[in-house]
Amino acid sequence: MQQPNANPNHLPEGFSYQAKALSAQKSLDLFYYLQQHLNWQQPSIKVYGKSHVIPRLQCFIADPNVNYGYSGSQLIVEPWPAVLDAMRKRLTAQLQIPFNALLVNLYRDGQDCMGWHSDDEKELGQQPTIASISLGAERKFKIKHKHTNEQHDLILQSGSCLIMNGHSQRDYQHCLPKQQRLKHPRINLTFRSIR
Ligand SMILES: O=C(O)CCC(=O)C(=O)O
Repeated sequence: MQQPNANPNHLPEGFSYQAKALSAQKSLDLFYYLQQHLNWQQPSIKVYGKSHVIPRLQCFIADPNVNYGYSGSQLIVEPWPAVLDAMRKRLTAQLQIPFNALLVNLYRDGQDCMGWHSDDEKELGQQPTIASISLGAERKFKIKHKHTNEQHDLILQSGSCLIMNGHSQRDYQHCLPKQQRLKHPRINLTFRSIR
């Protein structure tokens, strides 16, 4: 297996990282606002037929006509808070992608995590573009090629934007591993376009 690649400039095709998409102050203000005001849930998902609560909190925000379930969990749909609707509109204009849904994850500390997966649900289409904004604690993000196992590590900083597009979901998996010693929370916003 190849060594993880910590240099964000050497991310595989389909992944691009911008460290300072939002200012430090804006990221912090938005983090506290969302932590307090979103309707956080801890849904269960089915893994090999067994139900487990997910190891993080979530909130799914979308336009009224959007219907999205993943790993067998149908998420409650929340309306867009004004601040996130404004961010969605900016990203839509910038990337020319009609984002109509947003999955928000709250990792309460380093025990919370997300396992290896690809965002390849059929509702996202063939080559989905996902815009992923990080707020709060820095976390390690891992990318692994599905066939060669080649790995890349990236540190997601507060205020950063990671874009995943092209064949990133077809060819790679990604995850947010546990970081046992980390005591601080992080919020991640993934803007999606669902058919
Ligand atoms: O928290 C992160 O940066 C990862 C989120 C993620 O992989 C997802 O929502 O599919």
